[in-house]
Amino acid sequence: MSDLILPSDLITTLQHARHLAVLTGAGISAESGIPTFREAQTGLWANYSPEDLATPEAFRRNPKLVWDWYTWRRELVAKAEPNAGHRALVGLAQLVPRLTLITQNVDGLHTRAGSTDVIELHGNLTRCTCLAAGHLVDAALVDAALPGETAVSPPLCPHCGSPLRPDVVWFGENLPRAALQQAVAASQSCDLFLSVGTSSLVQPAASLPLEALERGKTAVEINPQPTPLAPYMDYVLRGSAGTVLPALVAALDPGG
Ligand code: BV8
Repeated sequence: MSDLILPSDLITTLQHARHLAVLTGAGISAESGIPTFREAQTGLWANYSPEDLATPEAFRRNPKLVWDWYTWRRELVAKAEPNAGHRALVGLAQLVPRLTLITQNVDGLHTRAGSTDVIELHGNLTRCTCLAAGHLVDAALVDAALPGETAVSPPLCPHCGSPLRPDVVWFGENLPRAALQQAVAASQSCDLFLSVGTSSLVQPAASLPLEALERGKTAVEINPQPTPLAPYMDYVLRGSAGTVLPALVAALDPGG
């Protein structure tokens, strides 16, 4: 944290902000041990790209492979804990009049950290839904019920018997309309937009910071690496979420 300099005018903007919009990506969960989306294809899954696994076509082509990938990711998430970055956003929400938290992540770690009303643009892998009727099923119940190798994969909906799928948005699928509308509205009405731990490559989430910038709002990128949006940002804080976000909270609430 010693080499992190927070611009004083950014802190002033944060102190006067009435509405803070925050967009997070896989990077904020990296410090919880969850591989980022681009890294999720390591080890067991090294031979597959996200497009091989996170699409309706992949699920139609090989439902067991895709289902098992999500089971592997759910196991990682179940073992993970929210980190200082997630917790800092809970703290920030208590220090500003209004904070809208928008996440691309499907790991549920913001909610487990204590954030409320999280806008989950891409769904949540701890939930499943069925192909025939869209029944929602808690994945933990499904995983617990499967008697080992003999289980059907993907398992069948306990309500209607049709195959289950992860309740996430795959490439080529539309985002939940209400979630996207809420996210766009917050990006347009905020005073300050923080983009945290995202490569800013996946649409339409990657365009949310532009909704703020096009309306003259202040936008900040928090990421150890540059992204395509960095040149357009008012501030770029080159650091990890687990370091930068607690520093912003400390600057806002020195006595805290
Ligand atoms: C849509 C859920 C309308 C699943 C995800 C061709 C056909 C169809 C669509 C398209 C097409 N071409 C383009 C598109 C649009 C497509 C898209 O954007 N593709 C990209 C690849 C170009 N988008 C869609 O399909 C979306 N739907 O457009 O519907 C439509 C419909 C039909 C036809 C056309 C259009 C749906 C997109 C949602 C996909 N689902 N997730 C799952 O997770 O399994 S997206 C997936 O990527 C994750 O949600 C992930 O969060 C998200 C974005 O990635 P990031 O979060 O940014 O993660 P990434 O690994 O990339 O980067 C991590 C960053 O963290 C890095 O910058 C790193 O430096 C940083 N970092 C690392 N450590 C830290 C850190 N930062 C801070 N602190 C640290 N410690």
